[in-house]
Amino acid sequence: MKRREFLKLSTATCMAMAALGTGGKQGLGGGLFSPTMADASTGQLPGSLGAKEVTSVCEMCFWRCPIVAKVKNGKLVKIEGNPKSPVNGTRVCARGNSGVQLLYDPDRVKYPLKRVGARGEGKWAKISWDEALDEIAFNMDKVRKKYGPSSLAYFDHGASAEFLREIFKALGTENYSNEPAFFQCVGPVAVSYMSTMGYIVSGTRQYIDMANAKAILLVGSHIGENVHVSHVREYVEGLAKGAKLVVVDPRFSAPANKADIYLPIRPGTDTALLLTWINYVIEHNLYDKDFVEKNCEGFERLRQSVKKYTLSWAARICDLKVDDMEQAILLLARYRPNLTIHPGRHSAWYGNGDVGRHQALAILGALFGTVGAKGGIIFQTPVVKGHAECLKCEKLPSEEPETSLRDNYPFVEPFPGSPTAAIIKATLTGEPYPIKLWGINGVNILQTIPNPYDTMKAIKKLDFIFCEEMLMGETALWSDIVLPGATYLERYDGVYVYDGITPYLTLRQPVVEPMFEAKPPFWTAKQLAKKLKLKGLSCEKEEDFINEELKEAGLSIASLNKKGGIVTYPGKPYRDKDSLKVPTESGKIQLSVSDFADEDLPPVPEFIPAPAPPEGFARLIYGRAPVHTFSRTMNNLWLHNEWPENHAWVNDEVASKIGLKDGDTVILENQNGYRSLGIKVKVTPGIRPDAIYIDHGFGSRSPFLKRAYKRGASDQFLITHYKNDPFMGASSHRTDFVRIIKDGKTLNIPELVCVPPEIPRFQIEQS
Ligand SMILES: Nc1nc2c(c(=O)[nH]1)N[C@H]1C(S)=C(S)[C@@H](COP(=O)(O)OP(=O)(O)OC[C@H]3O[C@@H](n4cnc5c(=O)[nH]c(N)nc54)[C@H](O)[C@@H]3O)O[C@H]1N2
Ligand SMILES: Nc1nc2c(c(=O)[nH]1)N[C@H]1C(S)=C(S)[C@@H](COP(=O)(O)OP(=O)(O)OC[C@H]3O[C@@H](n4cnc5c(=O)[nH]c(N)nc54)[C@H](O)[C@@H]3O)O[C@H]1N2
Ligand code: SF4
Ligand SMILES: [Mo]
Repeated sequence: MKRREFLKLSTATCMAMAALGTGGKQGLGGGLFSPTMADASTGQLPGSLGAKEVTSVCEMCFWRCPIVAKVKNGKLVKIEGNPKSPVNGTRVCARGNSGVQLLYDPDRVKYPLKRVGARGEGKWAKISWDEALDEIAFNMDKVRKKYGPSSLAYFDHGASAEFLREIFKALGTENYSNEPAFFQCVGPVAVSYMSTMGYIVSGTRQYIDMANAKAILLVGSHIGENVHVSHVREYVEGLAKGAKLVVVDPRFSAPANKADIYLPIRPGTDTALLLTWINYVIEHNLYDKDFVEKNCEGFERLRQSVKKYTLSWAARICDLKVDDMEQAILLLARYRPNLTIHPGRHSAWYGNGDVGRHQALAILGALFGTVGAKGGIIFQTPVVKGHAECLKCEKLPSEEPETSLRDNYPFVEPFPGSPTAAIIKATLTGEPYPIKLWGINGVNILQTIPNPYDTMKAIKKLDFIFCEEMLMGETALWSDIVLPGATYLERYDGVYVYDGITPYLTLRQPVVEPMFEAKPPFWTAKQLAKKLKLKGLSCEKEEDFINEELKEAGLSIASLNKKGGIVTYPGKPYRDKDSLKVPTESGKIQLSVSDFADEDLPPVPEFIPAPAPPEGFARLIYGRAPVHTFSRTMNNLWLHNEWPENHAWVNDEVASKIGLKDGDTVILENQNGYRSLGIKVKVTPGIRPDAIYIDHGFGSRSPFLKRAYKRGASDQFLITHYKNDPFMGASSHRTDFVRIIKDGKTLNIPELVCVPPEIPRFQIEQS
């Protein structure tokens, strides 16, 4: 599709790629997805059939769009965006729409289950809730008494996990937290922006103003495949209004397709490009001198340390043309300060140098004066929300362990929890202390945390492992006890506030009763607290703490519902002229971070090359399938029908040299000999010859997910070598390499681009 046509289409539906224009503006998006518009059971169109409407919040992903659920005769028939929502209006994406099929997924966990075979074997007995909770409480207490509180670990992600986290915290462990969302996701970008600007520009929310940008830079960030409804809408609005687009990606991604300048960079060399641009901007006086003098600290240090990064050097390192790099930075500079230098989101890429890469993005944004500018980085406008005392759980007197798993990572503070890699290692080795029990909620530990083989070995060493799950995926498969969790459509979670351009407050509430024996996580946590004799979690029911949270905003559940489920507030996203104060200690933007230097880490980013593929291998890279969320939606009927499996993108020249054809089924083998399930090849010039790309989340290893089982290949099951970020302990995901096996024959990847001497080659360890 041509850029102009795309923009016309996208502004008509206000969504990119696979997202849907539900309600009001169907037509273009509707055709492609028409089955999803119908009643799940009868195939009839709902809407005019007198369905009851309940407002709530989507959790098919963590963007949490406000929604309206249409319920007829107790059955959910359709999900749309909440028309009152300032961010998505009536729109949801394909995944949001398909929440209906999560609720009615035949492979849901229906009853509490107890393992009867070996761990991971998948043999179960149905037990009662009381038995299941007794067993969990008994084991938590026993392990805690025998090995100490830190021997309990909790892997959690998302709203369902929050109540049970209070129990783990009360038992005295610090080995919990938003494990995948921080240590496999935003850790590096969060630390870099926190240190440079004083707040997390890119976390659950992304405080950037693409709708008003005159130019946008995307490094990695593949918006349109990475689908968060309002994020995509703002990006599309910016482009429709004429914003220029520069995209840096080794693969011809969805945004590369719309770019004015596309830079197909050598993977792992982005920091070289960014530091070269920073040097260029300083040397050619393209930066906002006045802004920098008034609002930034550390400029001279920065200037000195980037002097060595020249365009001709970067051309060799990044495998890009000098002219293209120069044109790109000139284009961006022309539009300062109304520029989105996108901070990125998933940033746990290479382990060493991930913080530096995002720090360089933050610095570039500051040099161009984009902080608080229209089209740039925006400020948060806090929304009043109360804290419910009755949700707290009193901590039992606990002895702290001598060593903390957080100790090696000086910038994990102020973020909670311990690095996943450290938890798994401690479980495997008993060092620095034993970890003997895992609880899991909202994380698919085998598909989303590197080296699943180590994770499985670690699980085998545990005294006890339990999970609360909706689906019989890998996590359930490996647990001793599986609790059937209510989905986001069957429970309250709490009050959600959004503090971006138009702030709002909204609420998740059940749209139907829990199915089977599923229970809301609040109820489960409360029962466990009772069984463990913990003091706290005193609210009787969800409505109590929600009303307490709403009180400070002058609201109640009833009054909020009367207002259509959402209240909006005026935002203050932009800076006042000449009075910028960011929430760093000095109130100024840190172009050089002295706190980093205090810990012997570089205060100004340095280029640390990611080792190049060993001979015969290409780098494994991955990203989002637009209609799926991580590994959680592959079994969803509607989404499965749209995108049942992933493909391995292989460069066309490479393919012709090794005799591969589009559509061939192959196996990918990584540098340690681990092999994927069968995957079809997509032969394309849209990927560099030194990389192979697959969508994340496929290749389920759980036979209990009947649609997803063995469909496509799992990126995670090929990620066995990773590095931990020295700042906060995130695990890298792009430090593995693959070659191809076809019909039992190993096909080595020919080296079509040369590797400069500055980039070391990955050494395969002999195991
Ligand atoms: N549909 C959908 N959308 C989602 C999600 C989902 O599950 N499904 N998840 C959401 C979440 S939590 C996150 S964190 C985001 C993640 O989405 P992003 O933050 O956009 O992820 P990235 O890793 O930046 O982007 C992946 C892109 O990076 C490219 N890439 C690989 N290696 C390199 C490299 O060395 N340099 C450069 N410049 N590019 C490289 C890949 O080719 C791919 O196009 O997506 C969000 N949106
Ligand atoms: N190889 C590789 N690894 C990655 C990524 C990647 O792109 N490639 N992306 C990384 C990123 S950016 C992120 S944010 C993380 C995401 O990591 P995860 O959050 O682990 O992602 P999911 O695969 O969605 O796994 C969530 C699990 O929780 C369950 N679940 C979902 N909602 C609920 C609920 O309401 N209640 C209960 N009880 N269970 C629920 C799902 O069934 C699923 O098993 O993955 C990271 N890991
Ligand atoms: S982006 Fe899609 S899946 Fe994510 S919250 Fe919004 S509607 Fe739901
Ligand atoms: Mo993420």
